[in-house]
Amino acid sequence: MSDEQIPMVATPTAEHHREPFGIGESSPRISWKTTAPADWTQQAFQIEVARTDVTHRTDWVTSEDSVLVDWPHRPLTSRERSDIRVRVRGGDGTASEWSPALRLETGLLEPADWTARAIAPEEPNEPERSDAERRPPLLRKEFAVGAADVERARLYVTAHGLYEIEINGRRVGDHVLAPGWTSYTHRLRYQTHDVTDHLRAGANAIGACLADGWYRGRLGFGGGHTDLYGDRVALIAQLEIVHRDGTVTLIATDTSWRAGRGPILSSGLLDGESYDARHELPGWSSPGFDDADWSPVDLVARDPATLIAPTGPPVRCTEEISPVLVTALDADRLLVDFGQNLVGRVRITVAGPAGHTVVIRHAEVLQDGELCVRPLRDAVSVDRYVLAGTGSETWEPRFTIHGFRYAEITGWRGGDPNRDIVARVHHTDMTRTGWFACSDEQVNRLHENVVWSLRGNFVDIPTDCPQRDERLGWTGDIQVFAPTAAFLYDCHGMLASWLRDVSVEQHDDGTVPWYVPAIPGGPQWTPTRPGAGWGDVVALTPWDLYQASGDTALLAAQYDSARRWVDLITELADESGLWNRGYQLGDWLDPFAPPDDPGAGRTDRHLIATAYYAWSLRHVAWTAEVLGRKDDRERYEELARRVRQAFTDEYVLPSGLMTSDTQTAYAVALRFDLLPDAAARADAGRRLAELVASGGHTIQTGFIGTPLVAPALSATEHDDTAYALLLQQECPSWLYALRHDATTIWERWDSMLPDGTVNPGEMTSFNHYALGAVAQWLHTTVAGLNASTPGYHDILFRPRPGGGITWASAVHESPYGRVAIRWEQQESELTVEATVPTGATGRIEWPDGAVTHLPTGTTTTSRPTAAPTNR
Ligand code: RAM
Repeated sequence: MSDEQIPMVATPTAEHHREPFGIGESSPRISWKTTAPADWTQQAFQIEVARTDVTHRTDWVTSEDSVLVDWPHRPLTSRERSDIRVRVRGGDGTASEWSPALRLETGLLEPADWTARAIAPEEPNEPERSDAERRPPLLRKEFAVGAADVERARLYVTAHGLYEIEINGRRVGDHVLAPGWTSYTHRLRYQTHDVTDHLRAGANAIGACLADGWYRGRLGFGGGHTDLYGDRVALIAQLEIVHRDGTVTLIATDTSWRAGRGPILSSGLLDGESYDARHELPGWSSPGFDDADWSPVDLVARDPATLIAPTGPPVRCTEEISPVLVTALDADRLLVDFGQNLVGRVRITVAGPAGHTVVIRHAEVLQDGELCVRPLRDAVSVDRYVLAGTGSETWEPRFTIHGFRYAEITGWRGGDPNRDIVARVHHTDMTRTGWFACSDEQVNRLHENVVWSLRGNFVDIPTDCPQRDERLGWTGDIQVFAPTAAFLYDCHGMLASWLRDVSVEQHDDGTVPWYVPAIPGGPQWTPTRPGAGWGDVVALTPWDLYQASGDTALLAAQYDSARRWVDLITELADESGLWNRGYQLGDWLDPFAPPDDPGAGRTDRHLIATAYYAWSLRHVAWTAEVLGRKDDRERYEELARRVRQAFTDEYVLPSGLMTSDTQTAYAVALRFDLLPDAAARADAGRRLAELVASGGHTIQTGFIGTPLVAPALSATEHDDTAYALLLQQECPSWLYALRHDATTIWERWDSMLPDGTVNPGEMTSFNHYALGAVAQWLHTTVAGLNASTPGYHDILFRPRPGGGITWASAVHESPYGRVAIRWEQQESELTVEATVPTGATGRIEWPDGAVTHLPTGTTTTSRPTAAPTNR
């Protein structure tokens, strides 16, 4: 048998971990991908778990499963390492070799594993004023290690606030803004690092720098709030050194640590960072440093039961971008254009006299040749570096982050700006899983902008925008964007964590906060009122992630939260099932709403509310079905039927027109399957297409309608209209922004007005992913790549060429392996090249309805078509 005929299993994965180190699951589920000849199917698998004390191999398990397979042995304990390998056997008897091993290591699984206490610098005599600048403290401790006998060392660490930690003068890990933002009162993530190489025989030292971050720094709009979780920053660190003889030395935060002050003068997520290099303390995190004038630390409260291991990757620097244009604004000011609106910070290399200050300001756009910072509102976003005067000095702030394309640098003392000024892009370091391209360069740029808005807003939690004084985990934004996100990146671990926070912050009556973690937000948002489209995140987003991953455990974990939401709406609805009372945002940012009243869209807000209510009920019923909760399924299905009926009775006129004769109304009715029969759906599709055409194919929808319009047109055989909408360039449209050189998706269709001035609205972001949800239509309809069952176990290729686009392609790294399609439209023939991974099934549904079933592997096939329509 030749090599290509023998199946091969790649390194397995555990749960949704990119790096399964310090994980919190004691029985992690295992997944693997196999490459094998076409038509090969797995008939059985074996899993080997090599543990410290024993190697356990399962017998051959007869099963086709390869995704999230149950842990095959007794649960792991804290700090346990194991190597996981898999092999598979086909129906024809051919077996693979063992896969390469996945090295797993658990973190601290039990509260009792924590010896470390939370320590904070001793309270000053004068309490630090919460509105004053607070200088980020340093904490340190020295310890001894016996002669060269370290087997391994692990650091388990977290903080109230943000931390960076060093051992013997060397930074530990490359996580940024750790421990990230969770609902700190209930859940605080800790990180695990392998620090074996940091230690040396003899004297050692460990040192941490803390900053306010989300814990006590200024957050939120309208001036913001400080001390949201507490008024003292604190460190929890536990260094466990395992010696060759098996004994363990434990260095944990306790009252023997010392606290001092370093060179960071102040740092805030919104405000930026100020650093005075003259205050650097060389050797502060190495042994032998004199900390006699440092102060003691206090113990502060933190229940170790609230310390949890991460389920997603950390925030990291993922890319560096050099300026594309640097101009001198005047004698002392440079204007730097990085050519891309991004999220991160600027690193500079300068040389100059001690005490000289370099100031970096940030903005997404320019107006009249200067930074336009008005859209940042109260986010100051200014970094300051005071030189030590020691020669070449390189600096990047550590505990802040900005959304910007442009930087203005005052007092520049560097060399070549193209070398000495670098933008460093930061976000949650998820694996990229989805790609799209087509023959139209503008559409490609639009797609690229969606990817950039995703990157900029997946900074530990999914945010609305990354630049102004907001940056909150708005539920509605991710609710509409989650399917797109889950195609483009493996965001399961990150969003699973965030959804946990949503459920812990959900109110007792079922109300879902507008944004999570919830912070005070002024009278419009606090106290929270149940809002359609926003609160529905709890029912819809777990389901969307399940479609991408096939993970039913997430559905189980979030089920109660979803159910509590629809139960609440059932109480708020009238007897017929209409949710027709109370405050609603409606089709937020409908372009017809006045700039200062974005909720004043043209579609009846209660029509939208009832539509979402019905749609969430359906999702809860489907979820109950997957979870085997038959009674619930029947109950919610029955309720959903009633609400759909009430919806049609109230909002669909006998003529087939809707009471709100708007694109959003027809789009929700179609996409949420609210219409009684095929004839009603065809009528609605026709009217929707008419409205889009009579609007000149410009956008007439906001947050709710926009993600649904193109899919609703496609579902009713109006692809041509959907393409015309996609390819429109006049304002408002998706491509309009490209005229203004947009490199991310904007919050408003006209964040930049046609005359080139910035929209006067008080809420004008240039980096908001919600309206970029159209990218999922590019993936599923333009390219035609769809999961027809959860986890892409069955793949539907359903390309719908149009708009003069001559070819398109999409690739998705699915749980089974790479799924891909590329189609090309010739004169009278459509050629499709499609890839189905081993373990999955796939078929092409051609534009004329014909179906071609595909083997696994890559297949190229053609079919005659009508001549292409021109753009
Ligand atoms: C804005 C946010 C967000 C939206 C809410 C309703 O402040 O930017 O995008 O969800 O309003």
